[in-house]
Amino acid sequence: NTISMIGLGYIGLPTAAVIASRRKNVIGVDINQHAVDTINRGDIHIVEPELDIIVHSAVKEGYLRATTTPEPADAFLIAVPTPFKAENGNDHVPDLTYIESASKAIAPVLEKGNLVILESTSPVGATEQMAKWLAEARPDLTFPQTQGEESDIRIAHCPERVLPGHVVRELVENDRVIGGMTPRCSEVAASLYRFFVDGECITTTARTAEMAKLTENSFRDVNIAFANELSIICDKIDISVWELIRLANRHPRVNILQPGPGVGGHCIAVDPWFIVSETPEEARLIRTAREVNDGKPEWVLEKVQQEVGKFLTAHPDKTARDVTIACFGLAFKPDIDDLRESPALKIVERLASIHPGNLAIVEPNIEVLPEKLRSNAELRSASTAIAQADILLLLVDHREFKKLSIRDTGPRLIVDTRGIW
Ligand code: SAJ
Repeated sequence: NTISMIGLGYIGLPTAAVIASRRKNVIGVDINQHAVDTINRGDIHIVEPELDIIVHSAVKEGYLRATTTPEPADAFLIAVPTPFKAENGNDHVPDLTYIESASKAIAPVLEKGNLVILESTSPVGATEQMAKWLAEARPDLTFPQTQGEESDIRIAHCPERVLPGHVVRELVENDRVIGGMTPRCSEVAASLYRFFVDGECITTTARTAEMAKLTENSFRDVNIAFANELSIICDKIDISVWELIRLANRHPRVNILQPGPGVGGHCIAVDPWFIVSETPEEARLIRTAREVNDGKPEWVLEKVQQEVGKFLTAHPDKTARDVTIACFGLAFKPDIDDLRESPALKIVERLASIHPGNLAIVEPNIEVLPEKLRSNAELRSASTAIAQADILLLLVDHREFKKLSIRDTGPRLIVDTRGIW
């Protein structure tokens, strides 16, 4: 049978390729013509380890093909973005526009017996909403919300849970939570996943599956916020937070995560808001965690300003214009090239706008600086940046930076947001 993947981004393309690598026909659909052309050549338009090889062979062997217009298939998997938007004074309302347009795009080609699975991380109720959009567009077919187990079309939510940088492995190994609109919808969807997933496929309701995904990312956000708050407390009372966490984690039931410059990416910094937006009165801890993590870049900037102050006190003949700051890392987490929603990038951009001196940027995973930074910062090698800089600012714990022996380069003013130096 044929599977259609709607949305060929960071989740859709690897999923499509993994299914196609098991010799199932997959039609990938994306509104981005460039992505479609790239994939049809056997290449990829995103960066993810191992993905290039499996896409290349899936396309060459004829199991994967991309197009901009949906075609009939047996099952449709939807993996489109679900960002948030500002609405009626609320800054973080889930934006289901992409799910709506994907539903409207596939509706005309739906046939009796089809399965539609929403993979995008979604607020509770989104799968039911998607089913409504499909039903509105296809009054000639029946759907689970009205016909239950007798419906023509089966609908389920199966949230993606893969970690960027390990997508190809985690797609196969991770357990999957599968929430059908009816038990039969769950079962049909589970049998599709069991075809390529080695982990367990566990069934539940659509609403519980939606909430499970939001809960996983909120759990991580709250735990990172705890670490970030500790780092601010420890700085104030002059204790090393890194040593503190190492010691506390010696307790058999304590496992504190690592502080950093803030939380980036398109998942952990977004999904908790879907819970807050639905239950603002109740989701107090989840909201506060978001605020703590979102406030961390500003705190890091204050630390840098303090170090500039220290430098100028020690060098009364100089002004801020003479101070060079070396910034290590722009990506949203270690060992990837992804700068989207990166707290490191946000800090460096703000620094570029307020610091009158030079910025030397070290980011081994990119070749050109983002547009906004090009006028007042230079991309440098680690050794050049260290030689030029008066202050070192470590923002991402890339493996290249862990190897640097900063202590041997003489006394330094250092702001190390990751505790690796
Ligand atoms: N971070 C810290 N300290 C830590 C761990 C992470 O500051 O101890 C920061 C990272 O530097 C980064 C951010 O948090 O800026 C998020 O990174 P991450 O590696 O925790 O997660 P993501 O966003 O790459 O992927 C998450 C994963 N969710 C969980 O681990 C619960 C992944 O499994 C999900 O599939 C993905 O979100 C998603 O798409 O929802």
